[in-house]
Amino acid sequence: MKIIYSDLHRKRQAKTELYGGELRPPFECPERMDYILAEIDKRKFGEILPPKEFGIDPVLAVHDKAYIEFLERAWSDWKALGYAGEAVPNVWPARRMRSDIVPEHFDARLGYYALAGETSLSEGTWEAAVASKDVALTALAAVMDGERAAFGLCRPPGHHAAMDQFGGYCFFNNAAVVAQQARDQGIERVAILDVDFHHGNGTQQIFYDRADVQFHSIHGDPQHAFPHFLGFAEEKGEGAGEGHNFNYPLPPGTGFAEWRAALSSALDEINRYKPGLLIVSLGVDTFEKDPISFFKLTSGDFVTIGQDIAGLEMPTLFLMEGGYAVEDVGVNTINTVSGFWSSH
Ligand code: OKP
Ligand code: ZN
Repeated sequence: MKIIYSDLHRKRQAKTELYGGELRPPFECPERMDYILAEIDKRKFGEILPPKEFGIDPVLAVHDKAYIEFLERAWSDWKALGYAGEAVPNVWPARRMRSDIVPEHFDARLGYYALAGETSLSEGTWEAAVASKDVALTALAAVMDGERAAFGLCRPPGHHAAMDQFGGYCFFNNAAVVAQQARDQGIERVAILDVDFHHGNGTQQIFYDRADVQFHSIHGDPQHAFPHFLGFAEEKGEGAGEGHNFNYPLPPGTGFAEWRAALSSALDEINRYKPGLLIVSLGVDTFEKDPISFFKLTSGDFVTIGQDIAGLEMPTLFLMEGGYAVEDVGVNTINTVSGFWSSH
């Protein structure tokens, strides 16, 4: 399997995440990639290739231009204000306030373009986000050129990033960028299967009113899990997109049997939809030892997930999302894609 990777992810090396009332080192750290690369090397699995550069237009096809311009300038704007720490939002256009005016003050713009408060903007975040979407787009190009599957080792992840908001460690929605690019290159229907522990709120939002990109997310019940305010089963799409959004929220303590039943429902539905491309938002934070999640999957279960997905027999693009049990992220990730590859 072709695996696309860039060292530029290391530029996203934030020092702080707001967690439990403290600023701590982020769970989403560069070492995650080191463990994945080590596992690839150990098993001699796949072929690692560098990304090509695709420019910003594919990003602007799904994200708001002013949001992207904000992100590009955010670090230098922040530094100019002379603050000591990294840029952490602390004010929002909350319910019953106005969200139709983009404020001028940077602190207010930061909150305007943020959907949560844990993720700090830091030096190099923009460069890493740009490289991450190039990794995704290069992996797509491999599948468009006829590969059965490819794997984009995206970091930072993308599935929480909405049309005009960052958060949940995400800045550009890599899966959405790639889905739109595939549509623009003539693929009529694209399915996105999000198996990360967290609901893919950004991806859902971007395609919510569309029938040409179908979205499935299996995740911790938002009553109990981030992002908390989206991802309920009743969200089925709107307008032309009605019936094309599928959420499978699952309770704390969910084990593989229940999780796999949800996967089976999603795969049946995707089979009926007959997309020209399947994009898998691959998070391995469903693992039993994940420090911020509450499912009970074991390392061996990820092999089965890969095999089950391969059963669809569709051109498939895996994109890396979450997974924070750092020392196990490599095994769990490569178990998934090698499970797929050995049974395709
Ligand atoms: C990003 B991805 C848990 C706090 C969670 C943000 C989690 C972002 C996950 N108590 N904070 O979906 O893996
Ligand atoms: Zn996650």
